[in-house]
Formats: sequence, structure tokens, C-alpha cells
Amino acid sequence: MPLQQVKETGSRSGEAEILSRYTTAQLRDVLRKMLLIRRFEESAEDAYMRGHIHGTMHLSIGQEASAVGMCLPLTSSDYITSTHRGHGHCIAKGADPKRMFAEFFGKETGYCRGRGGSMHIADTGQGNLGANGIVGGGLPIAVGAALSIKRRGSNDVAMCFFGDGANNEGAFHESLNFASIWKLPVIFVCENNKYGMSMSVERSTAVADIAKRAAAYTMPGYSIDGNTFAAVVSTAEEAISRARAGEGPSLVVCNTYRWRGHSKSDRNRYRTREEIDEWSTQRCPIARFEAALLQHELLPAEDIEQLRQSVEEEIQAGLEFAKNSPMPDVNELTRYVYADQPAMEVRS
Ligand SMILES: Cc1ncc(C[n+]2csc(CCOP(=O)(O)OP(=O)(O)O)c2C)c(N)n1
Repeated sequence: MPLQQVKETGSRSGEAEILSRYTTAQLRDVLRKMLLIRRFEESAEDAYMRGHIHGTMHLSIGQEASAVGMCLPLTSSDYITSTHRGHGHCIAKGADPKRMFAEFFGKETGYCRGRGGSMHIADTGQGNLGANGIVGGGLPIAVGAALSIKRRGSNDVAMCFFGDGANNEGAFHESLNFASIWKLPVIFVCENNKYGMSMSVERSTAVADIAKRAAAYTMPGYSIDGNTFAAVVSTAEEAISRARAGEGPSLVVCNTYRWRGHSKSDRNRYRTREEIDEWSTQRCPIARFEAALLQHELLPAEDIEQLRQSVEEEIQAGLEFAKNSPMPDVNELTRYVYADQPAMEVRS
């Protein structure tokens, strides 16, 4: 594909062909992860309302296809960096919901021993370098990881998730420029859910299509339907192969929508009920994916029902695990704040 061209991926185009590239087991796992993300967040929201979780949280309900589709072609040694809305990325990259629940509940068995909470889960065993409360904070971290990949001569890639709000940050422009001049293996994934808090993309961003910003940094830009798994995964494959082949970074804009407010304190005064209803009833990424699986006869309805039940059991077991886990010892509060890892060997 020529540089500086924005690719418009139609929501249904070539869907059967794209899905046929994956095995039944892979497609089942895709649906399992999307359902896990949805139920994990709904249950976390419920636990928050009941007072089991403190602070705030940012839910990505409605954005499941983007997280799972982008991560499917990654291996566990590839890196991701995430955002304040990162639960979906975490599960998509292979995290265990029970340790995520424990982290939310502030328990010692959580991914960060209860020190991080919703916005700071890192799962380095799966290459997840962590969620980030700083808008645009993950961008330079991903570029640094990609630089390290290149210096070590490894074939891995770094995938960087960020929101539309981050595309107006200095860190976005510096990161894309740096990754481009050094042809680093980064996939920049902007999840455009139409709003940064209450500010619409139209009011905040000088270009109508964020993917066009790729042209300024001589990399391909893709503007895709982020609620259709096939569109997401086929674009992910393309951008990842380019990065692995040493051809440098890409910018993928997944156009999607968050059904819930920005965070728990959002009163939703900047958007209409009709807009939310339209996205949640007409463009639900999970309903779409299930419909595609049935339509192309890739998974029978009984399997889908069985998956839903097993996800429900996993969620309930995860909540129990979190509730029954010990709190950190108050004398150890400042332990585990920094990772205890030796420096990596760098090839010159
Ligand atoms: C550097 C910085 N500026 C402002 C904030 C406050 N803030 C937190 S989330 C957010 C909106 C981010 O919007 P976007 O990047 O589109 O992600 P979304 O919440 O839509 O997923 C803002 C302004 C912050 N955390 N960091």
C-alpha cells in the first residue's frame, strides 16, 4: 500500500475470507476474550457501586473488537502499552481476570500487588508494559520499547494504544516522528471513541480524519471500523507484518465508541441518548462478531451459549478470588513500586 494513503476498511467487505484465515479455536478465543472484557467491566462497575472498589475507573464497554482484533496477531513477547481505559487491552493481551479483579480490590494477589489499581495494571509476563493515567503517556514508552527491540535485533513489535485525545499531545507527534526516522517496529493504535472526556473530536482536532496525520510522518495511515473484528484484525496483520519486516511504523485509527461515561463521575451532558443508543443497539462489536460467526457458519449457536456460561463462571470465580485474597501489609506499602529487573543486554 502506498504511503500517505488513508485506507477506508468497509465494515463487511471480505469478512468471510478474513475470518476463514483463523482456526475455530482462535475464533472461539476471540469471542471468549470479547465476552470476558464486557463481563469483567460490567462486574467491576457493579463492585464499584457496592463500595468494594475505591477511586475511579474508565470502562471500555463498546470497544472490545478493537482491543481483541489488534492484539490477536501479537505473540506474548510482543509489547503493548495501554491507556487509562485499558482493561480490554490487558485481557486481550492475555491477562487473567482474577488477578485483575484482585488488583482493583487493592489485594496482594493483584498484578501490581494492589498498588496500581484500575489505571496501572502491568503484566510484563505477557509483554504488557502497563496502563497509564497520563494521556499520551504510553506513546514514548512504546517507542522506547521498539528502539530496544531494534537494538537487540529481535523480531518483536510494540503496539501502542491511545485515545483520540492523545493525538493532539506533543508526545504523539514526537513519538511518530521518532519511530519514523528510525523505522522502529511500532503500531500506533488510536481508539477514536469520539470524545476526550466531554470534548468531541470535531471540536478538538484540526483534521477530520486522524489517520491523515500519518502522512506528516511518512507512514501508512488506516481509518477503520473499530467495531468490526474482521476489519480490525486484517489491518492489524498488515501493520504488524510491516513492522516485523523492518519497514517501520503505521498509524491505525479504530473508529469506535464508549457506551459508558468518561469515568464514574461523568454525567453524559455532552452527547445525546440517541447517539448512545444507536451505537449500543446497532453497532455492538460483540453482537456483530457473533452474527458473523453464525452467518458464515464458523461457530454454532450452542458453542456461543456455552462460551457465555463459562465466561460467567470465570468472572464469578475471579470475584471470589479477589474478595478472599489478603490485603497488602501496611508496613510494605512502599515495596514493589519499581520493578526489580536486571538491565537488558544491548547489542551494538
Ligand atoms: C497529560 C494529561 N492531560 C490531561 C489528563 C486528564 N484526562 C484524563 S483522560 C482525558 C481524556 C482522554 O481522552 P482520550 O485520549 O480520547 O481517551 P478516552 O478517554 O476517550 O478513551 C483527560 C483530558 C491526563 N490524565 N493527562
